[in-house]
Order: sequence, then C-alpha cells, then structure tokens
Amino acid sequence: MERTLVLLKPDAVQRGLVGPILARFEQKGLKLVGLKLRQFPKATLEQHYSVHKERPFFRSLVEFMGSGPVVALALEGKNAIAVVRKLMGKTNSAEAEPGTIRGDYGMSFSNNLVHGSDGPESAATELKLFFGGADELVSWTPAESTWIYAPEELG
Ligand code: IDP
Ligand code: MG
Repeated sequence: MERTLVLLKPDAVQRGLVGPILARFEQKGLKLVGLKLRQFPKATLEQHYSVHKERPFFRSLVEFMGSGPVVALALEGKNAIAVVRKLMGKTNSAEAEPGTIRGDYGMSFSNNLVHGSDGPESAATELKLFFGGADELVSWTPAESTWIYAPEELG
C-alpha cells in the first residue's frame, strides 16, 4: 500500500468542486487517511513547490495557492501515487483528457484544480509537510475493503 498527498487548490474550493472531486477519489477505491481545510502560509507553499523556484510561474503559483482555502487529502491504496496522477490528468487542463478531473472541470494551465505527489519521495516529503503533526493520519479499515481488492492483491 502507498500513500500520496493531494491538494484541492483554491480554484476547486471557490468553485464548489470539493465534493465532486473528493467523490472521484473515494469512488475509485482510494482510502482517505487524512483531510484538512486551511489557508496555508506562504512559507509552506514555497517549500511545497520549491522544485519550481526557478520557473517563471513560481511567484504566481505560490500567490494563487495562498489566495484562499485549500483542502489537503492523504490517500492510500495500491499504487496510489500513479492512480491519483492518472485521475488528475495533464497539467494543462485544456489538454487534459475528458474523464480526468482537470479534463472535466478545467480550462487553465495554472488554475488546474488539483495537486498530486509525483513519486514516492515527494509523497513522503509532502505528507510530512501537510500532515506532519502527531495523529494527523488515520490508519483504519473501511467496511468495503475486502471488495476493493482481490485477496491475492492484498498480500
Ligand atoms: P503537476 O501539478 O501536473 O505536477 P507541475 O509541472 O509540477 O505540474 O507544476 C506545478 C503547478 O504549477 C501546476 O499544477 C500548475 O498549477 C503550475 N504550472 C506548471 N507549469 C505551468 C505553466 O507553464 N504555466 C502556468 N502554471 C504552470
Ligand atoms: Mg508536480
């Protein structure tokens, strides 16, 4: 099992899309293990996007991400990182495939509704950054868990 960090960006919150987007992750079979709504401090957002600090869009990205509330999710599942990235779609929403979150709800390159960790290392770092406190992530067994995976897939 793998865990990944998802952010529902300020555009998703402002547009009333928290429910529909969260439902896609739940319906896919990803387990919610962390959830919070915050207007995150600039320092947190700068750290989160530090790999992009030399890029021309860095300043506006940090400003956008701090412009309103963001919903942070921690999701768990088999290959959760790649599964979430696939559900999100391409970075540029205008080019994202229909059926993906960005493809169905967005038109913009920057205001593209969701963030998802892009690998195991970034997932670990980002989960610590957004859910670093004690007891912020919950290990639990959903009632439906034995129906989401075949027994041999659970190992
Ligand atoms: P990702 O969110 O699909 O992983 P990244 O390349 O990691 O995409 O970029 C992080 C975020 O920065 C994007 O989600 C988007 O909001 C913004 N961004 C990336 N590239 C551009 C660009 O060329 N113009 C404007 N915003 C961009
Ligand atoms: Mg990225």
